[in-house]
Amino acid sequence: MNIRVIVLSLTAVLSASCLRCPPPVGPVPSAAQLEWQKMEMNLFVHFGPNTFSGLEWGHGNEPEDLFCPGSLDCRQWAGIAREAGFRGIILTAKHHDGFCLWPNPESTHTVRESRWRGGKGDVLRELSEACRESGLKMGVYISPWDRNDPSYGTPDYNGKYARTLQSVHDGRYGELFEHWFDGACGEGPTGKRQEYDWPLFRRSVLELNPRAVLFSDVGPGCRWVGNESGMAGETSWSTLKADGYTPGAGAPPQRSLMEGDEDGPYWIPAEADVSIRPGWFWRESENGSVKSVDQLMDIYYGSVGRNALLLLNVPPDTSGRIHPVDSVRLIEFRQRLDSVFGNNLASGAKVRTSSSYGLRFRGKNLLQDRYDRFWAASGRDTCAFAVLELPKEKRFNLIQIQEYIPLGQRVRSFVVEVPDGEEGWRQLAEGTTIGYKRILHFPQVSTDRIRVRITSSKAAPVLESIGLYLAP
Ligand code: FUL
Repeated sequence: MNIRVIVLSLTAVLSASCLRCPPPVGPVPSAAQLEWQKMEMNLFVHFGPNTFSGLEWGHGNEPEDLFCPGSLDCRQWAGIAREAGFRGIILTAKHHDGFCLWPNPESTHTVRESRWRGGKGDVLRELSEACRESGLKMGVYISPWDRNDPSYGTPDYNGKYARTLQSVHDGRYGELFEHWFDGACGEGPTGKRQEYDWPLFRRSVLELNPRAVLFSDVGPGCRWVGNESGMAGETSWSTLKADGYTPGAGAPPQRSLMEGDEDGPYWIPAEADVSIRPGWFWRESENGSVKSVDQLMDIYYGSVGRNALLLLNVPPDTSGRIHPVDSVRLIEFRQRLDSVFGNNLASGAKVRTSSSYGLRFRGKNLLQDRYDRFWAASGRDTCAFAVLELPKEKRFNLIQIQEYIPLGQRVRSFVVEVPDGEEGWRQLAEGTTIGYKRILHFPQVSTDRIRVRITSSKAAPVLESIGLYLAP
């Protein structure tokens, strides 16, 4: 090896392991969780026999032939998702009615038993191809509650469900980025409830697909946000006290689900799920009640803007395509997001900070696009601040701040200030946690200087970016 190769490999190792970084604080995300968080918005797709019956929870005795989309088009779903800026799609491969959208060898209630495509259809296959072509990731929802399976309510069912999980996570549909474990546990066809073997279920997915982010009320990959309106708490920790709790009836208190736990020992960030329509499944009668762009923006601010990932349900209609009302709304939503976030008014600013952890982590990094370039305050500076001196006076009403979460979530509270008189500052807005992303609104202001001051933090803050925007 010549000297150049040695130097290059040493530099690569040093930058990859961030040896000279400030030390991490508390739990930190795994590589898969970090990648997941950066996806920001995913599409949820509720599709199955309920699409045709109009029910929200099918009874499980619906004839397989009920499922018969006239012109299923997963490429249309993926195309719309990509255009609207979503990074992944999670499909209800099996809802509580037990019907499987793939030919699950463990079940006799699947697309294979239906007349759709002569029993040769496989929605998971079509969606995985469409996602691959569009550069999207795919995830699955497979309900443990099964109102069709005769073994539901007996120990046999747990093994069957585990094998069901394996039949989709063995790589045949590509790498599935997320598995959605619904905690619902109702009665099966014999009137019995199931005692779920959660450790077995988790193992069955992770043994085959170790990078899968497992969603449930207690993670371990990500957690339910505690409501179905797409809203995280204003305080939103990605850490959770999960010990002693289970998904479903034994879930952590709603407040912990919404806000996380400041001293939680596990990194289990929030995922905020919500439907673009009143119901989770498509119904003709709800074509007039698709959420407005304003409502979607509120949801975006309440989820992505509060350190959560947004999982927005957009259910296809009986043809197997996303209805035009919904697709047009998604594109309008994208246009609105672009009109707000397309122009960062902080760019070109000079950044002055109370301290920095060496030259490599200076304030200037706050305005760089790369996530791994960040500003770290020095050692004990837990009340650090950053002043942005804008090239000229700008008008804005929104600030977006990000922490560099690979080093842990640190900030407990902060204020945003503008100059007041010669030396003073006036408070414009205040917030508690930041996390991966925090967006705060305030009345429009015109100024050439702004200060973000951390008022409490677990350790010296490590901020990734600060952006200023004008929302119409
Ligand atoms: C819930 C289910 O009961 C609903 O039908 C829906 O799938 C929602 C996302 O999760 O637990």
